[in-house]
Amino acid sequence: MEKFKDCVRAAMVAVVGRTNSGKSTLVNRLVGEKVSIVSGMEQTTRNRIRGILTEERGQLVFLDTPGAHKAENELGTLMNKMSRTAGESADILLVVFDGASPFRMEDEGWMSRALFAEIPTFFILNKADAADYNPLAFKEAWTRVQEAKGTTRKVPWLELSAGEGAGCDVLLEALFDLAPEVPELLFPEDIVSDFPRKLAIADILREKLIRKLYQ
Ligand SMILES: Nc1nc2c(ncn2[C@@H]2O[C@H](COP(=O)(O)OP(=O)(O)OP(=O)(O)O)[C@@H](O)[C@H]2O)c(=O)[nH]1
Ligand SMILES: [Mg+2]
Repeated sequence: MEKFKDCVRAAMVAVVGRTNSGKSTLVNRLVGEKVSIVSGMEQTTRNRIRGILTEERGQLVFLDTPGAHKAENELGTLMNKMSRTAGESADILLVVFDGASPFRMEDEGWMSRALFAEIPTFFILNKADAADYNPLAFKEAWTRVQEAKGTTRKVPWLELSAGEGAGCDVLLEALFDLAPEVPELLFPEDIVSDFPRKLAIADILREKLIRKLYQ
């Protein structure tokens, strides 16, 4: 406990973006333990899971959200709402883009939405390791959105690979630098997720099943 005695840095970090962009993979990578399930199928994450990273630099609490998508049904509406409120209750916002898949209008929607975030925001271009990684379309779209909305707001872009880890150190450093100083940690230092254990186990089983059934 010695090292956490005085003032510490701690931040809630909301991770949003379209489904399959690699949000859960990123949270897992940053936290260093498997807290959130990952799969190649869309909309894998149905619950908002907190991954918690506690170290000498402080504590980061990640809100992993289900990928927002066109709300076709009630579940979809609820999931979209959760993604939005996660962004509202956080200190820092990460908008994750899938740099290995073609740019979609949905991505532009996330860029426009980020303009309204009143908290420090990063655009994460994920899957930099992939052969078809193409960041240009995303950066051009951001220029278009800025022009259309008449804003000069600067949002830093970070290109990384959540899957392989490249670039993730840079992101962590930026997050700890931005984390506000608080009198004490938000969560006890020895937990990695506040997601109830039973549900976490159900999720891991579901991930295994999805893999099997998919095959
Ligand atoms: N090549 C590559 N694949 C990645 C990377 N990050 C994630 N993926 C893959 O992308 C797919 C989706 O990853 P998830 O982390 O489940 O994506 P998500 O954004 O949490 O998806 P939802 O929960 O459905 O919103 C999986 O097949 C991952 O293995 C990366 O950095 N590189
Ligand atoms: Mg997910």
